[in-house]
Amino acid sequence: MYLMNQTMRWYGPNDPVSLSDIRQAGCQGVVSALHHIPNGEIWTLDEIQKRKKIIENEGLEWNVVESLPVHEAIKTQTEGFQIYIDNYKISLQNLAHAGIKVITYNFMPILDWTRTNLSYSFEDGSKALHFDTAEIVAFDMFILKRPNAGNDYTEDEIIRGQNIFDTYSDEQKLQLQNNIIAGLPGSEESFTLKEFQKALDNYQNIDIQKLQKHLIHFLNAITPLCDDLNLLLALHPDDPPYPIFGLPRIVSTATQIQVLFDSVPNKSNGICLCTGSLGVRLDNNIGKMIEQFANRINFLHLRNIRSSQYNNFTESNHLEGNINMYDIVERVFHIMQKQQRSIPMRPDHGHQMLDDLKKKINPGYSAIGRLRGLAELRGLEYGISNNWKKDNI
Ligand code: CS2
Ligand code: MN
Repeated sequence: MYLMNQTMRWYGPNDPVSLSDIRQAGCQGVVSALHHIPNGEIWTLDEIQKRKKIIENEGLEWNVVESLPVHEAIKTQTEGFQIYIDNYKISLQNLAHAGIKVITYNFMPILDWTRTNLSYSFEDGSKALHFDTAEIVAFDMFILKRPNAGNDYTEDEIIRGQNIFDTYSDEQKLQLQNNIIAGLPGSEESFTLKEFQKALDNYQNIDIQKLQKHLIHFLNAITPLCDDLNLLLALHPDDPPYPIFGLPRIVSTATQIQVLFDSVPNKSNGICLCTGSLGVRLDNNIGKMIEQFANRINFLHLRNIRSSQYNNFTESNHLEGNINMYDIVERVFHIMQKQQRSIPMRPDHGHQMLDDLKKKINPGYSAIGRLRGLAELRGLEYGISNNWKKDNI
């Protein structure tokens, strides 16, 4: 019987959550990255092996990299992008040599995942991550003052954004700015207002079609090598799954993802199915996506969100929210039996709760909240697998 390979993300030796914590949560492995190496530089075999040893010394495995970041020059195809692709290939070679199997990356312009509030009070007293479109408008139009930003919003959104800007103190405005562009855990970049506007300017002539072409070019360059090395790629979807700040988004829907597989059918070309990212769009049918991309799911991020009015959303408990987690885990379970493989999974994020409320944590990456999420997912899979065993063994 094949079960999900249970993991948590570990940010390396500086992570306030230790490897021993992760092991006690019941994980078999960790998902890690060499965040100290600047984006675009080669991950040497030596550095990879050093990290691997630290993980294995604690009795855990390092099977999944998240993320091997894609340099902005590759996304915009500007100066030096060929060199960055060559460097990426060398890092892939080194990772394969060290025995790593799954490589997660994303192709979101400039910002990785985006939230406006990192300590939104949940009804039970825990803290969650939250996204409020009016706060995005307040930042975009009135703090950043992006030229022509007004064209991207409805009249109603602009009124709500203005209202937020008028009522927030200077401190709240700075906090909002930091939440959005100072870099969430795992994102390789952090921006001041000026730097952010400069980065946005690089996308002036890049629309959806062009960005898609750049991703396909990148995939054509790296997938033959990954096929040879038996590496599996896991492209993380856009979070949130629609354009923000006028930037193009190309990994938000089943149609967009299908284009990537039709264009680059190589066997290493795959996705990280993140239910919390894709599930923000109510027109995304995640169950259907799992069936459609069954052969291409190389990594799972299982978490839930609850959307409210105006496309706003909050990260909810794993078994409550837009996503029917029972349906998701059941489908994944059957796919794994059929294909005779285990798929690595992480609970992605968790609430800040219990003792962690007194601690400084990486937003979304507390020990206890993720432990709760993982325990719930594990229980769900345990039930589904035992039920299946009754009829099959
Ligand atoms: C985010 C991202 O999905 C998430 O949890 O934390 O950092 C994500 O891991 C990256 O976009 C993947 O490349
Ligand atoms: Mn995710």
